[in-house]
Amino acid sequence: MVDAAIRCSQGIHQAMKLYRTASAHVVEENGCLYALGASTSDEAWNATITSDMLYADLQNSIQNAKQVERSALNHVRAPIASQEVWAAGVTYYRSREARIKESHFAKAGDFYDRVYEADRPELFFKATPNRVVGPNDKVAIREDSSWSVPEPELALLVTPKGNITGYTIGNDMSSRSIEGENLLYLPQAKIWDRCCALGPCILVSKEPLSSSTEITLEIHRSGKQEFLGSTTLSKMKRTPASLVEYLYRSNSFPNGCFLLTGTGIVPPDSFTLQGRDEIRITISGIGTLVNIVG
Ligand code: DO4
Ligand code: MG
Repeated sequence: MVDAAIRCSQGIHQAMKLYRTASAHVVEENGCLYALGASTSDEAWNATITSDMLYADLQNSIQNAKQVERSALNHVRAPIASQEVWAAGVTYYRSREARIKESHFAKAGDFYDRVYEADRPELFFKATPNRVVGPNDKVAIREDSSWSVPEPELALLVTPKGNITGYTIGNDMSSRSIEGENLLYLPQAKIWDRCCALGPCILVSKEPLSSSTEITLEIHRSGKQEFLGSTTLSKMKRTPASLVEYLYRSNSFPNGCFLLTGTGIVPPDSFTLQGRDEIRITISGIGTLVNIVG
């Protein structure tokens, strides 16, 4: 417990961060942390994050909640319980360019250009909750992939009714060798055990994220920086709302879902992930998602 006299910075509250930890749901507002009384079960997490009134719910819950120390965030879990994870592809020019190059031998480049230009986006199933890891957990590369990369992406929290109520960081781990071999191998290039990371929190904000929001990817190998790249949401060809609109056509999500919005950062073609690489994805306003390849 924290002395109530140590209050947080004052100001207009426009956003909160919601963390799922091993022992509580924790809300951060203006630098202060509050542990909510809710159970830590999957059912309780589902009930919290499927609300269309998430911002107002959290504002109400913190009124009578206990203020807690930063150590309350020592065991943060992925912010997912029963949700499916979906992803959008080729939503940035950089991704279009990388896909055309990697699929050179499969002669599939034209398809990537067509999907980049088309009204209908590329949307694919990415992961069940058991394939998702949280902050500081190990992500995996496929044993039969010779060219593997992380894809740093803004992830949307979408309610069963299709409202975007929060944002988190997603890593769409991908096999470029399998993806490039044949378009029909996409599910194998995208889905395997520990193929996706989410976290560290859900940013619950009154306003949509600004287009100047920055996404940064850092990869460290043996203590040295192996890759650094960044982009901004302004470079995304589509809007989050339009991706959700297509995803929810004739498709229901009783527990809501997470939707990754595509990557705008692709390391050079000479780069492939190795065991023990550290992947750090930062999105301004949300935080940093750190995972080790293992
Ligand atoms: O078409 C392949 C998937 C591309 C993707 O995952 C992305 O652009 O982020
Ligand atoms: Mg992706």
